[in-house]
Amino acid sequence: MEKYSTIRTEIQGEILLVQLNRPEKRNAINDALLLEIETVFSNIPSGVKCAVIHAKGNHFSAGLDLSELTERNAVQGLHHSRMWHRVMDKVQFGTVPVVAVLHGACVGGGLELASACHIRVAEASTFYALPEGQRGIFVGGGASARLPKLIGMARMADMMFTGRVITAEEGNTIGISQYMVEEGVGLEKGIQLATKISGNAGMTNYALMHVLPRIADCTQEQALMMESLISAIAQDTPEAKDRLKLFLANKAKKVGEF
Ligand code: 1HE
Repeated sequence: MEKYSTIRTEIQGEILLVQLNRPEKRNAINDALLLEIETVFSNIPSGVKCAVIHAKGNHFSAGLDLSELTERNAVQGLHHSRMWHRVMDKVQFGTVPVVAVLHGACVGGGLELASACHIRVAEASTFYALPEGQRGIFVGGGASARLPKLIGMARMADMMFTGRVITAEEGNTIGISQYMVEEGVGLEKGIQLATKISGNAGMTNYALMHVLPRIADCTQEQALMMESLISAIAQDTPEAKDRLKLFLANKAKKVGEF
């Protein structure tokens, strides 16, 4: 099925693996790569229930391909940033949850891509930075909206003010990644998580992807109403009814056995 030049895709059962494949440029994200990500996430094959983004070479991604940041004027820069937003939204608000498997540099636009995913697994070599501050630019791929939700605004501002590098361990403590694993086993862990996620009721995954982040942006009053609406819809699905019947018949796994 390979029709891409900057990424590789592979389907394993219900899981779509998407590999960033510009190791010679440290997986710097040029427009071609960005648009290939958009194509992949706009055309998730039926039967796929979860995706895993990982990367070839020693780094997840060195961020925006700086060689393309030439003589853009403000209007062109605006359109370019909005193109990033469109693609990152496709990842975050597409049809399947996305697990990011990180290693080496996860910086600038690479961190923006990772932040648009739903769960992040970091190998021990991962490091995070937002070099935009030092390059004289500003994030444009959605980091200012997404990253503070993971680590808080003060930490993001510090990363940009100072160019500070965050280690894998620190990143796991402050909430960039949800899992930290030894070098070389990130993809295995990512696939294991994707397999679990694929086994969830479809409405639960939909609510986690599409409703939970909207609830987070609401006032408490609106949030609670949205929560009631989605919880009423979820409990009414046949999948939910079947799962509850299994539990009541003592045939379902207990907490801790999932
Ligand atoms: C690149 C890029 C890139 C590497 N754009 N070409 N991002 C940055 O400021 C990060 C810049 N990159 C680095 O700091 C380092 O490359 C790394 C720490 C990630 C990796 O170091 P290393 O020693 O393994 O690789 P290298 O020798 O620096 O780079 C290898 C090649 O990749 C080299 O090209 P070559 O043709 O000379 O071999 C580099 O020029 C190329 N390369 N990173 C273009 N980023 C939506 S707005 C988002 C804004 C941002 O993301 S700003 C952050 C940009």
